[in-house]
Amino acid sequence: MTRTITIAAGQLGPIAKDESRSAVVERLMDLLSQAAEANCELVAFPELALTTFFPRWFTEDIGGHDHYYETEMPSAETQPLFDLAKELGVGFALGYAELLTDDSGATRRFNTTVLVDQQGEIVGKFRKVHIPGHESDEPWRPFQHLERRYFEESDAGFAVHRAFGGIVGMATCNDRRWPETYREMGLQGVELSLIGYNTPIHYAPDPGQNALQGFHNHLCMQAGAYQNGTWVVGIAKGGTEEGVESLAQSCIIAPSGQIVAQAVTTGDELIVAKADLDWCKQYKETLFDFARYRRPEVYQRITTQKGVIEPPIDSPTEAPA
Ligand code: CDV
Repeated sequence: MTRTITIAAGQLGPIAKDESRSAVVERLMDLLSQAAEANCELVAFPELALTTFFPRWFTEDIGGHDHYYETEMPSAETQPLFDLAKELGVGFALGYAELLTDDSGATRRFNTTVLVDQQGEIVGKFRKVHIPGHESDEPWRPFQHLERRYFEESDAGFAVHRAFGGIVGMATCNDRRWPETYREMGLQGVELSLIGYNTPIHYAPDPGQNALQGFHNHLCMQAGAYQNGTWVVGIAKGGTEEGVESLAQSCIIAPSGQIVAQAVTTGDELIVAKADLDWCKQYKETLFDFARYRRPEVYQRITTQKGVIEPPIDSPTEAPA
C-alpha cells in the first residue's frame, strides 16, 4: 500500500493591522479550496496566520494587544475554515496567538499551531518552544521583535501525531533554526514536519545577515529534513507588512534534503508536492539509523548544559592515550 499524500504550503502575503479576522479567514479558505482542486489531503499555513505580526510593536501593558489572540479554536470567525476543511476533506495546520487562563487563574500567552484532520477535527497542538527577540522596549530598532514580551516559552516540547497516514510534527519559525527541534521529532519517527514562519529580512542585531535570510531559511530546514529522514514544509507569511519586508520562499523539502516545490511570489500562493512517506525510510534505515549509530552517551552536554562553557585558557585538553 502506498503512503503517498499530496501536501501543500499555503503561503500568505502581508496581513494589514486593520484587516479583519474574517477577511483573513476568507484568504485561508481560498487557499484551502485551491488545495482541494489540486487533490491535496493537507495544507499548512504560516505562523500567526490570523493577524498582522503584532510583536513588532511595543505596548507597556501587554494586555493592550490581547485582541490579536484567540481565546478559543475554532471561534465564530475561524469556524468557516474548519467547516470547509470537513466539506472538502482537506486538513490544515494553522498558526495563531493563543490566550488562555490556566487552572491557577493565571493568564498565559503562547505562539500556537493546531493540526486539523480531514474531518475538521483538531488532532494536534504545538506551542512554540524557542522564542526569539527581546522583552523590553528597544526603540533604536527600525521595528521591534517583542516575541519574548508577548509569548512565553512552551515546556511541552515537540510532540508528534499519527495523522494523514503518517507521523506528523510541528514547529514554529525560530524553532526551525535549532537542530534539536528536528532531532526531538526524529527520535519519535517523524515523517512530515510542518513549520510556519514570519522572518523579517532586516535582522537588527546583525544586519550583515540580511542578505543571507533566504539561504539560512533553506539551509536549516534542508539539513533538518535530511538528518532525520523527514519531509519538511516551510510556510511563510512574506511580503511587506506594515512597512516590514519579510521572507517568502515557502518550500516543500524531501527526506533527501532536496527542495521539491518552492513559492515564487511574496503573496498568497499555494505550492504542492506529492510526498511519499516511505521515502523517509531510505534515510531512517541507512545513514541515519538512529538505533544503530547514535551515541547519546557522548551527547550529555546537549541536555545538561544551556550556554557555552569554553575550556580554561591555561589548561589545554589532553589527547586520549
Ligand atoms: N518569528 C520568528 O521566530 N522570527 C525569527 C526572527 C526574529 C529571527 C526567525 O527565526 O525567523
